[in-house]
Amino acid sequence: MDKIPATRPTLRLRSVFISDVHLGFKGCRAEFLLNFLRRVECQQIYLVGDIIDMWSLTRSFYWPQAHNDVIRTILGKAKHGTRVIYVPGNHDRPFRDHDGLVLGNVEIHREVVHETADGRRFLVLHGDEFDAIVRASPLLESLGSTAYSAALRLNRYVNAVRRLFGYPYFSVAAFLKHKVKNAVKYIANFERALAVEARRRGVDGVICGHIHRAEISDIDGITYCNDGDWVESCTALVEDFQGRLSLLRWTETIDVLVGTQALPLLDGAVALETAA
Ligand SMILES: [Mn+2]
Repeated sequence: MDKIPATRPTLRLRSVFISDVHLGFKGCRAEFLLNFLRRVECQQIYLVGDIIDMWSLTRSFYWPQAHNDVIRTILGKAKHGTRVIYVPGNHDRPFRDHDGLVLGNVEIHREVVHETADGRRFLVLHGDEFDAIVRASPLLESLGSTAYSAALRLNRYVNAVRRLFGYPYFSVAAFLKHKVKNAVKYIANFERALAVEARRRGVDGVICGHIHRAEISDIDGITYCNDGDWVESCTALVEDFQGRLSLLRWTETIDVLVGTQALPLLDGAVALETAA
């Protein structure tokens, strides 16, 4: 299960932001996250929502050991001096009723402002608050390019069957492409809505999750950061001691890169993107 040797050096960072872990959901890549958490040493961890997938748990109870280990590892860090701030999302919404509560050294906040080492202020929230404004389904986001190429293959079979029954040609790919176009629009609207909110609050940027799409970008002078997810992309947003923000992708492929690079990290090979 754990393909990566434990002898690798520790990653020392100022802050780590993770979200959309979806513990209790079959799609959660808990082993990758565990591996990441065990390798990292930081002053503060922000859990930016959808850490526990309560929707999924109420549908069918699924809680393997690795999911338990994620919780234990985080609580262990909280106990040993890492500040852990939990900003609940829509899948773990009940925790939002406990704004300000400290639970096992974990601080729960509805939203919070993070100040980087270089003095920039970031609004940290999950992001589902903006669904109503954006008015589109985040589910469309899951239609990535692999889905698209699969659709192209599916297209052949669908049309063979349709022809057999005398139906005219129907382009599965075009249908999906339309959906993807909507998804692209959704993402752009989401990012803009968050940037607008950050400006309204007078902060330098925003750090969120929710749409499962890791990103660091500049939107009209506001730094938009999305820490991604641990269902598909296995990404974290991290801050080094100079206040630089980067995205890490923690999968086998990238870990090969990590292993061949001189540590400490945050050089170009590992940091997918770095904000100034
Ligand atoms: Mn969410």
